[in-house]
Amino acid sequence: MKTYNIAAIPGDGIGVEVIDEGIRVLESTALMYGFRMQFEHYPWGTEYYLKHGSMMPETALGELKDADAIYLGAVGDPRVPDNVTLGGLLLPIRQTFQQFANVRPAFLFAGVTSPLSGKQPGTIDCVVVRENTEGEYSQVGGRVHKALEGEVAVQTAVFTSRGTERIIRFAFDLATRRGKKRKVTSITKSNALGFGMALWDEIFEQVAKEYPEIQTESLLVDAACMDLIRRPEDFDVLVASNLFGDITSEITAAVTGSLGLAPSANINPAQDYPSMFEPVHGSAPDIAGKGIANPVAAILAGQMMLEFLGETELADCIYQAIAKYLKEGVKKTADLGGNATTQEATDEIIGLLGLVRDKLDTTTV
Ligand code: GGG
Repeated sequence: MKTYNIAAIPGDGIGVEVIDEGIRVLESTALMYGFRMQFEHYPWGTEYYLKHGSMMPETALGELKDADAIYLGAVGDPRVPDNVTLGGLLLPIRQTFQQFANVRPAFLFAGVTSPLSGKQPGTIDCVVVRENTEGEYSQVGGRVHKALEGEVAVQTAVFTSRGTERIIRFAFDLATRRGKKRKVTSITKSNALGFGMALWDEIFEQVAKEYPEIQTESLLVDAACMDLIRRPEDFDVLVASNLFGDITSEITAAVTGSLGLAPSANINPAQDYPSMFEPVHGSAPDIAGKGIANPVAAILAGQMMLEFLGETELADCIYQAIAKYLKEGVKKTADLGGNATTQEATDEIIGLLGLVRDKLDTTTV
């Protein structure tokens, strides 16, 4: 039987709770679709850091590199500075494994209320494609006169033509495949950041010429943030630098109802290293350990992982079950106005998966 070896890194806080549930969904369904999902658990994150002084061992990347995919929860803990948790785990995995495309879809599902008034289901349907290996997250810089009066810190954003072109091309290819509004919006701040982001604008114009069927738009990040709230329906694929993609994808998650619904995929398109799938949300220390986190973002991240692995039948089934759960389900977590626990929400989703599967079976007979 075909077996996928998945490296699971639950990480910190609610990451642990939602990855448990995502694995429960994947394990309980894969066999019915003729394959096995085998999860190897890596207990890396803040607890590991507090014991060993690093977020993951030196051998970590070597241990992960042969996995078929990585399934990550979240990193972040109030006991450790956020730059240590992010820079010690998330960034090295994304950068070393050349997961240069961070794909963050947002869809307003029926049954979910947008904080924007009058938005109908399906009207907000967009994907942020975030450059994931360079830009503002390049970790280039330093601090001098540390802890002295007049300390200086320099942080440099790095934009390479190769890195910029490949992410922009990825966005155009995605807009073509999605076949929806057939539009790519580029987000920069090139009026103020006149080197790296001016290069980005030039490359965007060049690549756009190769896709005459795709409509294009270039927005400064401040205007983009405003328009994502004023007219989110107008967006299809957005392409942005590491930092701007992170910020705008939190807005797309918020206007489609909850960060608890937003999945993401860190893709290495060449597949020479594993890709990584994670909820957009972080470790949420305020609700960690209470068992009330929304499992949907992690389950949808698992669904994106199945799609990437080519298991599209089960991926479709999970997507439909989530849509049905959001529309008709009664076990909703607090972020969606309910009082269900993480496990109760997952139980309901697993029940609906059976119904969706039976329906799909009868319609294909
Ligand atoms: N789910 C992954 C996670 O922990 N996200 C929190 C976070 O701060 N991420 C920053 C980033 O995606 O760059």
